[in-house]
Amino acid sequence: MRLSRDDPGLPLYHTDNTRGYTFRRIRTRARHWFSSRSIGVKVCIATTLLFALFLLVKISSGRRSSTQESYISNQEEIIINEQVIFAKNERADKSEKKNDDFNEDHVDLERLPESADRLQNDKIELAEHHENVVKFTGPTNDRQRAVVKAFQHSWLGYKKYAWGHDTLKPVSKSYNDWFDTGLTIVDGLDTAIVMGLEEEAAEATDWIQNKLTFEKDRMVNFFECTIRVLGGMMSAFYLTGNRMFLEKSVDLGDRLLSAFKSPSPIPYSDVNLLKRTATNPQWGADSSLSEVTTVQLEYRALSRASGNSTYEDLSFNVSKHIHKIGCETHEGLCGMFINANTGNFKKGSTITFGARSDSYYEYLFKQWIQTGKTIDWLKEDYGKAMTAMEKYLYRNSEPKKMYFIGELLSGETYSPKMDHLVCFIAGTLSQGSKNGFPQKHLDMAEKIGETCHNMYDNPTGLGPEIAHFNMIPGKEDLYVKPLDAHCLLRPEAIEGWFYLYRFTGDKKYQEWGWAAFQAIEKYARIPTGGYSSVVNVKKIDVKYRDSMESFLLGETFKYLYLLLGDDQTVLPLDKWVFTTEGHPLPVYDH
Ligand code: DMJ
Repeated sequence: MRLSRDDPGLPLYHTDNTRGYTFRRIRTRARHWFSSRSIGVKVCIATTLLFALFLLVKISSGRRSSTQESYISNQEEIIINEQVIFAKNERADKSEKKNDDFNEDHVDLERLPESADRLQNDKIELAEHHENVVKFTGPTNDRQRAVVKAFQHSWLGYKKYAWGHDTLKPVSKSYNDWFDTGLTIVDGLDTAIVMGLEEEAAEATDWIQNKLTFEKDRMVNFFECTIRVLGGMMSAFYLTGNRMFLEKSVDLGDRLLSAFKSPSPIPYSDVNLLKRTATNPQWGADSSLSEVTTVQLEYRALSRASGNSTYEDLSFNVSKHIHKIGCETHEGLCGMFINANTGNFKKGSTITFGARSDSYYEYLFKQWIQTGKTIDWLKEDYGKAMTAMEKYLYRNSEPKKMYFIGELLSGETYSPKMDHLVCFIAGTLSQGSKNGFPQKHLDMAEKIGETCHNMYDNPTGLGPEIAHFNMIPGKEDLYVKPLDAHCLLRPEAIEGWFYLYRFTGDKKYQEWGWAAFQAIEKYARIPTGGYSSVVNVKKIDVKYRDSMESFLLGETFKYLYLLLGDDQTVLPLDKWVFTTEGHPLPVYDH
């Protein structure tokens, strides 16, 4: 468009003669008036004009950009649609109100209910769930007793060399701090409770009550901190009824909510717990799909227990947003990166059930379970994604026909590579098949569970981080590249076998779990205390990575203990839902 004085379309430069004359007259008079003033008056006028300009800039910079404005109205639209489609009565009004708060780009901590209200609420929740809780009486057989001993050995090492720090470095007898929130204590506590370890549980409870503070001036990963710390404490709250855990969870939850200070419903990836600020990850502009979609179980539990729906509303907005924009190019399979500023998926990012995407699918299903199977679109999106997974990613190797889930690099090129992380899907698929999804899901679960077992077929008996599969006849089915051969003692294969055992009763899953446990004992145990990740699962002259991940206590030992139990009714899966970090939370009826 031409911007000129003659352009008849632009009112500012209107060529109407009368107006042009008036404007010229005003301008001439103003010039005359200004030139006849003294220097002092001129300086005074100039200063006033400058000050006015400064104020103008200040005011406009305090406003949101127009892109932000449009996101906020999109978000309002989502909420309104959701209300029409899903929500009922007054819960919908509440959700709209919370969203208004989010639109103000801050979380109003003043709105937290008084603790008296919270206590009342707790009683309701606990009364409901305690009816279903089995008392944790400890191990009932030798295998379970061995796992409890292993847990105690890891606790002992951590206590001696790393107490209060995040993780133990068992070889160098020192520690590592990632979030500086005593990660191993909070992640491992509910396992101690489930194992009936009263002394360890009391030590952890005491530390959390008296030492744990979130006044930490450091960036923490929003997702990791939620699943390990918030999830651990919420689980401890529900398992014990100790409201101190809820109070701490509310404190942490409020701080972590800063992640939602983004212009879209998608949260930022990193949060400063003290300053309550949030940013993109250091390494890039996008948040990971799995990270933004794997906080909802924890936040929903926090909302339901505290009586403050903000946590649930903001975190569920993420799921709703992704449901709304959809992942249609691959029929429900989503790319691994999504941007917190634009709310859009990164074009051409990899599709995988491994790192950066895995638990998106897990939480579609588990949120449906957690909310008493009342939110149909969660079930539908999950079912659709599993159908697409079978179509695009589920393949078998040659010659032995091991079934695995590969990846679509850049959303296009098939890669027969599967992370150990993917083994979790054996658990989700088998649980799905017992909750209305087809028998085929159980078949896939069993086949993937078996492939995960094959991944452990190494000289150490430990599983590698990543496996590659051969799809051409004549070679080995499965191979591990040297850089992928490390083992962090992750839980996913054992987790898958735990669910498979619960749903099929086939004892081979217990045998596979027991074999994996023995490998951990033989090759990862450090005599002075703790267990270490190893460098290469193919080498029996084992080299250590000198780190004991908190999920070894939070998940791996817990799933082993539960898998090897005689009583498979402990923590029944229709009453409890295990978070992605293996922390049991109650199932609600809505
Ligand atoms: C855990 O922190 C969680 O299971 C997460 O979802 C991904 N993987 C690690 C353990 O492997």
